[in-house]
Amino acid sequence: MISLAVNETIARAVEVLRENDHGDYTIPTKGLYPFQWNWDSCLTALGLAHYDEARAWTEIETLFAHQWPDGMVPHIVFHVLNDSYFPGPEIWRTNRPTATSGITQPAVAGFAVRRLFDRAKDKELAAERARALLPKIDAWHRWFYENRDPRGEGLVAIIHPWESGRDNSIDWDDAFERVPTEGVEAYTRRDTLHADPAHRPTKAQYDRYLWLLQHFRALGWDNAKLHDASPFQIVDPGFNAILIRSAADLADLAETLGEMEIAKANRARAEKGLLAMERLWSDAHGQYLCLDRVIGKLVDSASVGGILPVFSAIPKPRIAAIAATIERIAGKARYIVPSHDLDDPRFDAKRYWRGPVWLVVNYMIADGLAASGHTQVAQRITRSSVDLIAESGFAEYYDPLSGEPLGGGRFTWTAAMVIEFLK
Ligand code: 9WN
Repeated sequence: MISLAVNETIARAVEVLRENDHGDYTIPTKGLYPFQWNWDSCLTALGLAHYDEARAWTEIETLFAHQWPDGMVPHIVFHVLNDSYFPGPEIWRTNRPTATSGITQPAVAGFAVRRLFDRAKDKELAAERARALLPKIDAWHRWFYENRDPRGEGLVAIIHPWESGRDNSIDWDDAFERVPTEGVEAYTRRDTLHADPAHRPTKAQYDRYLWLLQHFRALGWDNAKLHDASPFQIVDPGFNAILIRSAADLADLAETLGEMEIAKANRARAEKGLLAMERLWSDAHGQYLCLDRVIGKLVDSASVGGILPVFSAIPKPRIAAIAATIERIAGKARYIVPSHDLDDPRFDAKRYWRGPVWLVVNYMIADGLAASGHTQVAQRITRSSVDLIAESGFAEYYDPLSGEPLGGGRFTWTAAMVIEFLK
């Protein structure tokens, strides 16, 4: 009986992936997000691989075909014209052969490619495809440390909340106070046509997203200038942990494939990053915190960004402390892991990254906890994720108190993660 239900859920997840498949890339969901997104695609490839390995490699290759000459991999590739999303290519104006956005997203490709390779049934195909991607992913990692860590501290900063993938997190509230809104061109949002405005970022936040975009555009999208010119420079522990994990995974994969230079460079990035992460630890919160690089201070905000570092090889006592923090949160939330601590008065169960549960984040946290022996907490996260799907379908995110599905529906990476959890 149980396996029947599992098989049925997997079949429904595959349906979602197929529905959103555009041949050589997958969109996150129809209407709300009609283009290719960076970290969505890399995580989606893991789900695709369960039924079509070649197609899974193509997903990541398509993304990297739009890598910038300086090494950056943009957060959106606008493969087609579609006005159901704002801001579209006419706002970004990055002047690329195929239009793209001008900022990046969490660097999960190194992790994804290694996982695809390790699990591949067709090793010959995997070696060929991985070998071609290695130097591209390496160039992206190099780009991060050159452009987003100009003082060589070992940790990179995001310069726009959209880069974190956690767009309206409470983590950015204080820094957003110093992002002006004067001169923001008139605009019409489209997201609120597809999703409940009460579950999306506010207008005040969109004004600042747009101000930053216009500011970077005025600087010609020159990455050598953007970091220092941004009033928003945040060192996000989750973002860095994903990059560190990807660098370590890329190093392992490069060693297997005999690419020793790439292996060495990425090993060094991962090691330096792990040491530097210590600066972000907070005993009081039992997790890591963001660092506001402009003022040089930790941000008092306990978000899931500070729990995500279990995805990288942080010290064992830190993992144990985070596992305990998750257990404490699990005592208050029906579904874990909420994107923000319920004890914080700013927690909002339904508003996007200010409280709701996201399955991609759960997947990375559970992966890290399982690998370090915290199997019970990992299983609890997996159970929550599977329960959410059973009760509420393949939503973009979920209310951690009620399980209500929120945001876009029939969501690609949610479906991909379900296949990962159940297979
Ligand atoms: C901006 C596609 C993306 C995810 C992000 C998520 C959301 C976009 C938006 O959707 O962001 O990039 O317009 O809201 O926050 O993590 O990659 O699914």
